[in-house]
Amino acid sequence: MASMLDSSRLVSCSCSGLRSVCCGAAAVIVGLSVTGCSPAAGPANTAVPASTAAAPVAGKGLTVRGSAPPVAGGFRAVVLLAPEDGHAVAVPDAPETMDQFGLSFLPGVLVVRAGQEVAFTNGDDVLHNVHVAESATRETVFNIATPIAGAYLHTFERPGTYTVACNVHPAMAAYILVTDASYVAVAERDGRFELSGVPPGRYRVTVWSVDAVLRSERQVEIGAETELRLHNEG
Ligand SMILES: [Cu+2]
Repeated sequence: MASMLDSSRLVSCSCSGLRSVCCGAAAVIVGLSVTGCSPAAGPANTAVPASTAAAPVAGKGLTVRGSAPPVAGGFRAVVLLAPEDGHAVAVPDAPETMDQFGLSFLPGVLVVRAGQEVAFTNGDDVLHNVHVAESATRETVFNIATPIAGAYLHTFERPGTYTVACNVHPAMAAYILVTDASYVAVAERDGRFELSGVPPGRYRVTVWSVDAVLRSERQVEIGAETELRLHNEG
């Protein structure tokens, strides 16, 4: 809390947080499905495509594809890949963006690296606020009126899950996952995901869903021509 003000600032700029996914030379299939889960209907408030927040070196590493649980309660799943050999990928300098548009947060699920900046913007013509709280402690991180022009910038230093709300419009809700994992992706609505630039090796894979039953964590070996199918079958 003490560093909250130090890591937040208001700026005037236009931001676009979407980034594209590039392809590597080889592909690894990782199946991360959970038995007993069913696609849940919900608002289409997670319009961001699967993306990597890491910035791998172009042309190096593998492309990891697979399937995570499908959207639950309107929120997409997140896949986090943390190398066990300790190699680190630099935190991107560019901020990710969470907009408020059409009385929804876009994207509805945002994943960022610890230490990465997030730009909160208001694409609507109506007044919104952004109220971010840490899920584990329910402690408010900040609660600000979203600027109509420009952006409110905040750097999330502590890994964890954060809830995002607008107190003006109680139906507006989103999640921000902050992680130390080097490779991250928000899955498609059907659970498909892709990570690029992943060096072969042993990793800890964490799957997050708003539905705690669908969360999982395990070790995987990623290598060329490797196909891993991981199922939570109890
Ligand atoms: Cu609002």
